[in-house]
Amino acid sequence: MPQVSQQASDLQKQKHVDSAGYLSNKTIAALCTPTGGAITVLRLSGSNAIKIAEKLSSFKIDLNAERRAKRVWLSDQNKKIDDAVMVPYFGPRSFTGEDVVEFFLHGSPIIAQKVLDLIFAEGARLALPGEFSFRAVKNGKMQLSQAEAIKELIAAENDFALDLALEKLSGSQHELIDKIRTDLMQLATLSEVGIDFSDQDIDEVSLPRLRGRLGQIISMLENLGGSFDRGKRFTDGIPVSLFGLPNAGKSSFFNALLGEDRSIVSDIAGTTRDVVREKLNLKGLKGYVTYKLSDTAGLRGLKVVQDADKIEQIGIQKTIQTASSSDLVLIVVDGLSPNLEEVESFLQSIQGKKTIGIITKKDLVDEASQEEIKLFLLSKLSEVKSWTWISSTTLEGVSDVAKEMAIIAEDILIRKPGEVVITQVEHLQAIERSLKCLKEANDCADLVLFATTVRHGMGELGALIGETLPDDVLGKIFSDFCIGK
Ligand SMILES: Nc1nc2c(ncn2[C@@H]2O[C@H](COP(=O)(O)OP(=O)(O)OP(=O)(O)O)[C@@H](O)[C@H]2O)c(=O)[nH]1
Ligand SMILES: [Mg+2]
Repeated sequence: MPQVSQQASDLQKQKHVDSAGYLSNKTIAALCTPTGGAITVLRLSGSNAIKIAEKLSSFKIDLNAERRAKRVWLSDQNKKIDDAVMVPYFGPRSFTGEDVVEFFLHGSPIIAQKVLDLIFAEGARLALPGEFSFRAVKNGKMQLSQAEAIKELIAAENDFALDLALEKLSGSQHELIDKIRTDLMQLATLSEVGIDFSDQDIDEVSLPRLRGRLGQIISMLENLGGSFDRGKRFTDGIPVSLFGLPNAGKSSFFNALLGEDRSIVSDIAGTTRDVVREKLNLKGLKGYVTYKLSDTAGLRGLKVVQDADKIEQIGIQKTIQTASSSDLVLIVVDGLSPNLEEVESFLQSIQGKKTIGIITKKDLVDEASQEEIKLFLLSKLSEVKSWTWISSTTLEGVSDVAKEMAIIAEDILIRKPGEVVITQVEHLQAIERSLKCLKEANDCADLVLFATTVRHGMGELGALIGETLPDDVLGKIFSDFCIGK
């Protein structure tokens, strides 16, 4: 529930929810925005919403009042609580499809607390995370995929995740999923026709022909499942790691990029032991990009590693693992002593990775030597295509590296027109379960078994195609939404 401030969530946690969870039809209420700003939005939904709002505002809500902002005094019996704005919606013409009232309160936490207390005293309960959206889906106001898109829209941290969520909301990301569903339904129907007419020799519904169709669906699903790793780059960021010898200036550069003193810096070789990870949003050429940046332990020559203490050895192993699972490796070389032999011995562990070469301590090296060192590095390390001098002290060159990072990251994130990317682990799991069934179906020698296994495989895709989902499964999907959504 990261979108609701701690203050607002603490405030709301004080009220218990009933044991029926998402399945209870009680009137629900929750804050949609954090308290502490100028305005707090409180939403109330359910069959008693209008009655409760009338009691709080002493205002009769009739059809003329629908969807109109009304300035009202909210009071507890005769004691005034807030001068607020109230907007009533009659179901089904509301977000949830039920009667809904939204209150715009002054942003004080005590006002929100008092209004919530009054609403709970009238029999409503605190909404579960995502429960307004849950009801909207249940009441046919939106598709499950659209509700999930809204969740992703709220969580989007960069332009690429935002564009993807907007495409999902508009439905264009759903076309491939719709096609898979339609193809599977046709396949299941055809195989059932095949059973009915098994005494006749109809090629269209013969097992080999049906298997051919199934093979195409399997490969579409495999492609869709394969997009998850890419999807994580949109939501979690592009993994980038620093890579270089001890004292090269990795942690100093890490801090310079972040603009904060995150990693410990010292002139003692081997200062960083563990991997230090931090998310970073940088403006690129096409918008904001999120990176998952890792500062790592400096690599020492193999001989020294053997002699180094155990913790440092583990640190070095972690550096290699982290770099090899990154999309981009920043190779950091100490501008004061560009020691290449030792760097070279580690380069094979990141073969084929995209790299950017960084030469540090620009402020300590004269210009003529800078040029010489750059040419030397270019000639020695052909794997690294560009070298940029930076100073973490004066910050010179740091934004140039940020630009190079953006070019590589945006190249990874750019989608072909119509390319569908899944971002939710539940969707990946549904695809994997479905694929398991469909591959079993492919091995079935019997048409009856084939048909039932295909139907089973289709059922497993429920979380993705949003059909025939039992309420408890739906509830689970919505439980990681934020409260008030
Ligand atoms: N003047 C100057 N000093 C720097 C610069 N970058 C790093 N240093 C210094 O170089 C030393 C090592 O810097 P670190 O950032 O700790 O190096 P590291 O690569 O993280 O080292 P390990 O964690 O041991 O692998 C520190 O004394 C830093 O202050 C720079 O751009 N200019
Ligand atoms: Mg360090």
